[in-house]
Amino acid sequence: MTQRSAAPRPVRADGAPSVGPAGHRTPSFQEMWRELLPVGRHPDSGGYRRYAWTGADAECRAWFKEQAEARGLAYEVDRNGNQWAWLGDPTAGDAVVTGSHLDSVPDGGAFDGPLGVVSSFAALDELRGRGTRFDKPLAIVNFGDEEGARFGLACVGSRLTAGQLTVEQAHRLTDADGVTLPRAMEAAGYDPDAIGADPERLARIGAFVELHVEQGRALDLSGDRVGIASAIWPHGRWRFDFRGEANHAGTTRLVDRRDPMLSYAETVLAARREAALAGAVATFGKISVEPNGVNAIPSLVRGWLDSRAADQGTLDTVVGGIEKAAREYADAHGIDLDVVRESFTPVVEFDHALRDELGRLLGKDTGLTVPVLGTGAGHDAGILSGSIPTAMLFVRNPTGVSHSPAESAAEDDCLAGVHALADVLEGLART
Ligand code: HGY
Ligand code: MN
Ligand code: MN
Repeated sequence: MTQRSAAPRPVRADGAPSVGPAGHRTPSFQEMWRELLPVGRHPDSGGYRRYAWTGADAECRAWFKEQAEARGLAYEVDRNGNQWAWLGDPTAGDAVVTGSHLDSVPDGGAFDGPLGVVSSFAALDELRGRGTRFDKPLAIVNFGDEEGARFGLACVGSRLTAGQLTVEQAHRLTDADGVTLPRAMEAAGYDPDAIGADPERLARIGAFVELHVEQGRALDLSGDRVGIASAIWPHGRWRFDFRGEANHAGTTRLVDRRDPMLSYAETVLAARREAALAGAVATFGKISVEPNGVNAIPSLVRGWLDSRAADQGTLDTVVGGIEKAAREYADAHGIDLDVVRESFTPVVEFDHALRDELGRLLGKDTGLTVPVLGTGAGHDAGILSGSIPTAMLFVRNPTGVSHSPAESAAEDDCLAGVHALADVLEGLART
C-alpha cells in the first residue's frame, strides 16, 4: 500500500541558521541537535539518563526555554510542569500544537523524544522562512516525564493534564531511592500542590501532532522517510513480587530452599512463550533483588513485566497466562506471589479525520501516499487522544533500534521529518 513519499525539499540542508521574527538568528536543526547531544549522556554507556526532575532534565528544560525565547515565543510552564512555547494568543482557542518529550529511558537513545521537540522548533523556523501566515495559535510543547524511568509510570505530564492520573496517585509515586514525586518536583523548583487535570488548557487545542523517531523498521523496509501513525497497541506494566526465604548460599540444601529467583526465572520464560503464542510482546526488563548478595538466597525478587498486544483481548490472554504460570511456579517452590498492575494504557486509534488530513497535506504536492503505521510504543499523543484530536508522524529509523544508545536516524531523514511537520502545521494552522 505504500509508495515512496516525496523526497525532502532541500530547505536549510546546509545547516544555516534561520532568522527569527525580530531579525534574530535562530539555531538550525543541526545546531539545536548538537547542543542537546551531550546533555545527560553517560560517558561509559553513551546512553542518555535524562530522568524527570533531575539535573539532566533541568538542562533539557533550560534548553527548551532558550529556544522559545530565541524565537520570540511566549514561554510558559503549565501546572504539571510541561513546557509550552506559543506563537499567537494562547487563549484564542483552536490552537495547533506540536512537540514531544526530552526525558529518556535508562541509557536511552538521542532521538526518542528530542527529535520531535527539535523538529518542532525547526519546522516553525521553516514556516517563518516560507512567510507562512498563521490563522490559529501555534504551540510547541515538551511534556514532562514521558518515559516514566524514575517513578515507574509513563507519560506523567500528559496523564495529569488529561485527568488520567489523579493528584493522589501522582503524589504517591516514588523513585528507587524512596523520593516521592512531590519532593522531586519541589527540589527542582516546581510546586507539586499545583498539579492536576487541565481541561481548560486542552479545550484551547484544536489538534496535537507529535513527530517521533520510528521504533521499528517499517519505513526502512518500505523505503519511506516519513510515515503517519494509525494506532498504538494497548500496553501496561505489572509488578511481580516473589517472596521466599533468605538463607546461606553455601549451607542450605537445595531441597530446603524457598528461592524466589527460580519462580521468577521460570516466569520470564513463560512470558516469552505466552507472547510468542499470541503474536504479542512481553518483557521483564527491570528486576530488584533483596538482599542482593552473591552468597545469599534471595528473600524477594521483584520483576516488572511490560506487555503489549494489538488488541485488548490478546493482551488480557497473554498477561493472564503469564500470571497463571507464575502462580504455579511459585506454589511449586513455596513462594508467595503478588501481582500488581502499575499502569495501563488502552488501545489508541488516532483521530481518523486528522490522520487523513495529514495524509492529504503530505501528498498534495506529489500525489504520493504516505505510509500509515501502527506501533507498540506509548506516546503523549496517545494519552491526549482521549481528550483532543491527535496525530503522529514517524521518521525512518534504519535499524529500528530504540530505547538504546544505538538508536539512530539519518540527518536527511530528520530534515525530511522537519519539512513534513512544517507542511502539516502550515495546513492545520490556516483556516
Ligand atoms: O514505553 C514506551 O512505549 C514509550 O516509549 N514511553
Ligand atoms: Mn520511549
Ligand atoms: Mn518517545
